[in-house]
Amino acid sequence: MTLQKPLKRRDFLKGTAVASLVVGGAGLTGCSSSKSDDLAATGSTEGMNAHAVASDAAALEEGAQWVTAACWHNCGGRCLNKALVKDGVVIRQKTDDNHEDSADYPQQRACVRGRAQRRQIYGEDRIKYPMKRKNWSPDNPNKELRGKDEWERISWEEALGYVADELTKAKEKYGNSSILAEGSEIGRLLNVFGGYTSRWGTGSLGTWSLTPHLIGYDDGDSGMAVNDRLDMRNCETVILSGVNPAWSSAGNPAYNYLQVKNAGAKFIAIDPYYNDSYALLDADWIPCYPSQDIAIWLGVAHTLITEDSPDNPMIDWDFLNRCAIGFDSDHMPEGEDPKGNFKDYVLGTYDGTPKTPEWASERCGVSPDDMRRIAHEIVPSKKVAILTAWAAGRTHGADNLPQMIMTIGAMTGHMGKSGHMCGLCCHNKASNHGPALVKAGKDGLPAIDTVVPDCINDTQLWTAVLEGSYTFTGTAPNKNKASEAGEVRPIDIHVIYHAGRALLQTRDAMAKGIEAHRKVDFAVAHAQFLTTSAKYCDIILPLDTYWERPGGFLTGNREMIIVHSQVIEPQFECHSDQWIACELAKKLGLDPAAVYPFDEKQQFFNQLAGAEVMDVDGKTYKPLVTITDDDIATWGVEGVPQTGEIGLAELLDLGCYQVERKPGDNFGYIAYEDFVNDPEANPREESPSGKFEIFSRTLSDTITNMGYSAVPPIPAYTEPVEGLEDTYSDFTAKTKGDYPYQVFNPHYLRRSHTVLDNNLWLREAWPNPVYLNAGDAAEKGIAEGDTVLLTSQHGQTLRKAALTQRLMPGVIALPHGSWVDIDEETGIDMGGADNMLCGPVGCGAGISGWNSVIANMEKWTGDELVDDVDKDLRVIC
Ligand SMILES: Nc1nc2c(c(=O)[nH]1)N[C@H]1C(S)=C(S)[C@@H](COP(=O)(O)OP(=O)(O)OC[C@H]3O[C@@H](n4cnc5c(=O)[nH]c(N)nc54)[C@H](O)[C@@H]3O)O[C@H]1N2
Ligand SMILES: Nc1nc2c(c(=O)[nH]1)N[C@H]1C(S)=C(S)[C@@H](COP(=O)(O)OP(=O)(O)OC[C@H]3O[C@@H](n4cnc5c(=O)[nH]c(N)nc54)[C@H](O)[C@@H]3O)O[C@H]1N2
Ligand SMILES: [Mo]
Repeated sequence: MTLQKPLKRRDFLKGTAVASLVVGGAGLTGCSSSKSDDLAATGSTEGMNAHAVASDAAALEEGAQWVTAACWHNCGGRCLNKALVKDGVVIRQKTDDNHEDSADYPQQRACVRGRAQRRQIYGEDRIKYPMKRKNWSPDNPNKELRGKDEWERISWEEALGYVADELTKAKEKYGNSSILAEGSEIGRLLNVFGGYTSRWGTGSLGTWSLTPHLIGYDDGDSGMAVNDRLDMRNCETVILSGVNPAWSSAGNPAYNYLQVKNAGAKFIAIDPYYNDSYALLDADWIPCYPSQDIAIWLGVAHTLITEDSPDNPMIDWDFLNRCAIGFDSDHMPEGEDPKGNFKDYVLGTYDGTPKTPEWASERCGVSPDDMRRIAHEIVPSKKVAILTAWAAGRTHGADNLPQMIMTIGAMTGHMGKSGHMCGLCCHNKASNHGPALVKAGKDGLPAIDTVVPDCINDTQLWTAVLEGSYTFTGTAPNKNKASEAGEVRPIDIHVIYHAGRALLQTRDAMAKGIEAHRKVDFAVAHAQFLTTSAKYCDIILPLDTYWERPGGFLTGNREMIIVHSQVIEPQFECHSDQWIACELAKKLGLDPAAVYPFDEKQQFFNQLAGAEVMDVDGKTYKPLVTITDDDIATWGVEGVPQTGEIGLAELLDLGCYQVERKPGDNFGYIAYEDFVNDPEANPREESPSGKFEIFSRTLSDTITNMGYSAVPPIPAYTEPVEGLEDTYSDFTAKTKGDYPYQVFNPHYLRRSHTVLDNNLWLREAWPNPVYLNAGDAAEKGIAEGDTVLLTSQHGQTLRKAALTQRLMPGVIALPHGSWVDIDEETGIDMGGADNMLCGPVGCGAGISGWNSVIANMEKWTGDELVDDVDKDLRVIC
């Protein structure tokens, strides 16, 4: 069933220029909006458009429909995908052709991943039926066989019975806290059942998850704080530090940056890797080591301070005086030792160590001249954007990094004005910030209280299961943007319930994670494929996809929302998380209505009814969708008619509502503008002083008290655990140690994290090698395509080498999210799983420091690794 009326064939836009935006091998992820992708039929893209358009027309004549299909993965992109459905089967996909493409009003074009989803939804490796591990039984679980056992099909009745019995057994014997679960839908059920132990982590944001909120740097949205994309075109210089939209923000962001370049800006990149975004923007590359960014900016700050003079203003003193505290001894918070200020730390007045570019260079790899050059590029008289993404915050020792970036912005006055910005630019808000111009309504579901307070930090998730204790810092600390003082608490986990995320793959210390899965009494997963989390379970419940559900919204790009509809019927015996939660409720003797008082269709309708769009005044919101009595009757839902900007059928037909932008419109955004214009009248809400806190006692106390590691009140350099220094056995003598290389994890084009890793089209397009500096490889006798063994203190993994001059020497780039494939004989992973190398290291605010890992590499002497595209998929039914 689809919720849409039959679509009339849309007039295709003629003559759309398919801009080829490839520069030096770099490309945009949102590629051509050619009418549709008939890869399966043609096997190649040659002559595809003419063929596809003709066959689309024929299919539409025969009653086929274009339906907006969800691309719901967490990839940082939000793009329009449409599926051509004929006789209940998707025969092709296409992307946005709703309107002409232009730089100001761009189409929402899908990337290769979005376009390959048909291959995914119809994949032969879908979990089709409830499955049970062959040697598992309630009385004899054969735990050690998890991950290696065979599977057998069972009925839903049996499967739900097993799950209900095991949950009940754990609750009765050990209490509800013995159930460790992930997933919002199953969370609702388990809270009605008496609770469960949850997890929290710093995830994507790393140190950007807590620090900005404590120092007055949060602009109300994840600490992100830059101007909108049209204003960015006013910048003369754009500094990009660890920013790669061409890979990690599909859709418009890389294109938006290209407009900034076209408007005349110069780009400078500070990064261990000369990535495709920098190539696209022809950026000057300043190579650095990962996890050492604070050192870079200290070297820059030293230059700004020492070279500043009335004749040569390098510092915006007016900005600092009005908007910040803690910069120098005259502006310290009351009651604090004036000697603790930032400027004297940089100058080394009291610790005897000036943080000169030479001092910094040893710790970050950037040449002293380059640090001086950066300082001169960002002087207050220029129009500058200083942009960083989350990657550098996903490291140990970086809790002060957001404060450091804010300090540099405050010193140079690049905040609160047109053409000036300093902050975070990442994920689906990369290159464009400001309040949403169009937004979805709420689903209307009542909240259900969390019953069990236990909540484990990701860095301790698996050691908590194995060792029976963890550091409690509050329930969902980073969601509350506050944290309690750490307290070591006992925990006794007996059941693991996976119903959201891919925890075994994506959290720190995967080797321990596998051990933890082999320790508990019972493990269950909802899964579309034999994901790694599912593979190490006992029961798998087959999950449908968003293509098989009533519909929903995709948001994140402030200028548009995507409204997706049901594309096909649920495949095989698959059901949704909500259906499973309700059926399991019945088995547990609970009322499903207490978990879900109304169904997914009503939830979708509520979101549509509550959707809002900003008025042309740029201030007020008004209803988006016109809904009639007829609509309500057709849908069979509860609701009241309303008048909005677009009719329900038309919105579902377009699948996207995009607000058209023009230079000079009322939708522009200047981050921190009110505060910078008048700090007294508009204090920063979250900092005690109401200002940007370059000295923050709150920051230091809050994070230090969590009990992982101490964080200073100013952005001082803290040696990261598993950072650059740890690659040496003797840092002063520069003698390398057992793990002489630093590893970081670029978010990779084949996948959205772990999702789509099993898609053969994408495996072919993106082989997932390990990127090595060509000079480093030569020293180790490693040639292009050789199999390489990477060894850290926490695990081992194999990959084929891709040699490049685009990587800082001493640094290894292992793409994030590849599915683990353990050789049970050796314990070595043959899948290139990044978290095999990451350990259970808790630092600062419980940071998952994935980009601060150290390792050794050597040429593998065993069998050559099979290319991923030639490997068997995990098919079990
Ligand atoms: N080493 C290392 N680790 C990292 C990172 C890194 O850079 N390096 N990056 C981190 C970052 S930034 C992030 S955001 C995390 C991402 O971590 P996760 O969120 O755990 O990663 P995904 O692969 O997106 O997991 C989504 C899972 O949900 C499943 N799924 C899809 N649809 C549904 C559904 O409707 N219901 C249910 N129940 N499941 C569904 C998918 O099959 C998949 O298994 O990884 C983090 N881990
Ligand atoms: N294709 C694809 N896109 C994705 C995802 C995906 O899995 N696949 N995941 C999405 C998610 S949830 C997230 S959080 C984002 C992540 O997005 P980002 O955090 O932007 O992505 P990364 O690829 O981890 O890193 C971006 C750049 O930072 C550099 N870098 C790494 N460590 C450091 C450092 O310490 N200092 C500096 N200066 N640079 C550093 C890398 O070399 C890279 O060029 O990506 C999103 N987009
Ligand atoms: Mo993320």
